[in-house]
Amino acid sequence: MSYVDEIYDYVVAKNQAQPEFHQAVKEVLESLRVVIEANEEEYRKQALLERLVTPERQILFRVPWVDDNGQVQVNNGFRIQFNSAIGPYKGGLRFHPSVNLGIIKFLGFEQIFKNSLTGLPIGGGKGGSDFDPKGKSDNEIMKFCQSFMTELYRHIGADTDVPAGDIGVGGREIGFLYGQYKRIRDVYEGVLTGKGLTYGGSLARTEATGYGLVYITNELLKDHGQTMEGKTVVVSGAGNVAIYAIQKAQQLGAKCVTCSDSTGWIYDPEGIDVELLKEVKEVKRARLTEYAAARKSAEYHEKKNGEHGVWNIKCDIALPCATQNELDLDDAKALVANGVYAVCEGANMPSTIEATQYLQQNGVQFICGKASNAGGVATSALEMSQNSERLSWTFEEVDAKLQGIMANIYKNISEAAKKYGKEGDYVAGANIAGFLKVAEAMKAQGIV
Ligand code: NDP
Ligand code: 2IT
Repeated sequence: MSYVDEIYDYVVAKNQAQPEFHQAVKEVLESLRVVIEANEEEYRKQALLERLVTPERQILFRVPWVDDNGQVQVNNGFRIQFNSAIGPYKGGLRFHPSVNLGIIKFLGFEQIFKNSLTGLPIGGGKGGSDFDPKGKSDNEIMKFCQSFMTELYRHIGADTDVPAGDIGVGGREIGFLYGQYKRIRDVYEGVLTGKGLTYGGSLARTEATGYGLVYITNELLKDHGQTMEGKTVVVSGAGNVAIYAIQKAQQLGAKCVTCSDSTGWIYDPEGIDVELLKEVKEVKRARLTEYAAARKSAEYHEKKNGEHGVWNIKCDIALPCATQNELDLDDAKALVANGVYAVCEGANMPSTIEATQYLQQNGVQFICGKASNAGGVATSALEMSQNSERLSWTFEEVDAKLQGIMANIYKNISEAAKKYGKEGDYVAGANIAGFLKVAEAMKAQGIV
């Protein structure tokens, strides 16, 4: 059996009932087959793949807190410090009821390669909780965040592990987490990113993931003699990534006609009104029904069987920006039947493996999340740089660096794909380019 196949079986056996983690590993291993098979003996002797798929440290903890009725609640907390070969662990915190160990491990594993692709010195990590922020008061959110940090603080630090936001964790939560860290440790350091602008946050971090997604999509189009101008775009999600992807795509002349949340989705043929969407989601924290109520041109649809209908709308470009496995084989078929040109992932692993393969086999340009959503974590690394030098850069400076980073990622994944005989396969290119830097650093640092 080849080393790659052996490792996939090993991961399934050692990490039972963690299907998302298996899926993330499978996708990476398939891409790496050409690289591993060329050096199989050496990699096997070094157990390089066993080390790559095994987190350096896994922290599981209890998060007790008291709700507004005086009732004690208990949640599970997680931080997976996956790989520190190229820098301190870096990656977001997700607060969502679906969070479990397998989900945090899939996210932490992907983060290793994504962070490597940014070209910046950051290792891979991820964390979170099965806490559901929906419907909680600000006081309950604060209580939860303080309890979460009361355990997490001992495992993190500006040069050790630097968490940030992800689903359910935005500026409000980062503020509460930061306050509690500072209170316990009595140090003012860049231990978290995505901070507010008054206490060490970076301009353009809020926009960075969505903007970065559109910048790399634009690079892809340019490379194929096209532009964003006049393109119809479908977007899923209505959170941080979706909102700023829609904003940047529309600034570049595209029309985004959909978005979605956990209960329904919007089709707005006149183009999504971003200011209204921000008001509904960022300020009121309300459902998309409120968007539809305020906008004549918008149709609201309830989700059916938990699924939105965004991928059935005719488009040139699809940007999945909600959550994992939200774009399956049937969705891919609908996109292809409607003539989609490109799919670029804003979320982490939003497409199933079957959907990805179908899109690629049918000539759709496809960029996977590790490359296309890397603008968020890249800008987090820029926030770390600003914190270290105790300076802050202008929006224009950060945005220009972000554009440079996304262009560079596109170039590197294209070249890696070509070099390994897979021209145009940006999934292979991203996994190979991300892996090679980490593998080199792991080899240089010995058996640790
Ligand atoms: P948010 O919490 O801001 O938004 C998530 C959006 O997706 C919400 O609109 C949410 O609905 C919707 N949603 C629909 N179905 C689900 C579901 N089953 N689980 C969770 N959310 C659902 O998160 P982000 O925009 O930050 O993250 C979106 C995706 O992008 C995630 O995959 C995340 O890992 C990834 N990502 C985020 C980065 C960042 O910097 N924030 C960086 C790179 C990747 P509702 O409004 O009802 O809650
Ligand atoms: O998935 C991701 O890259 C993020 N949620 C952002 C992580 C970060 O550290 O900014």
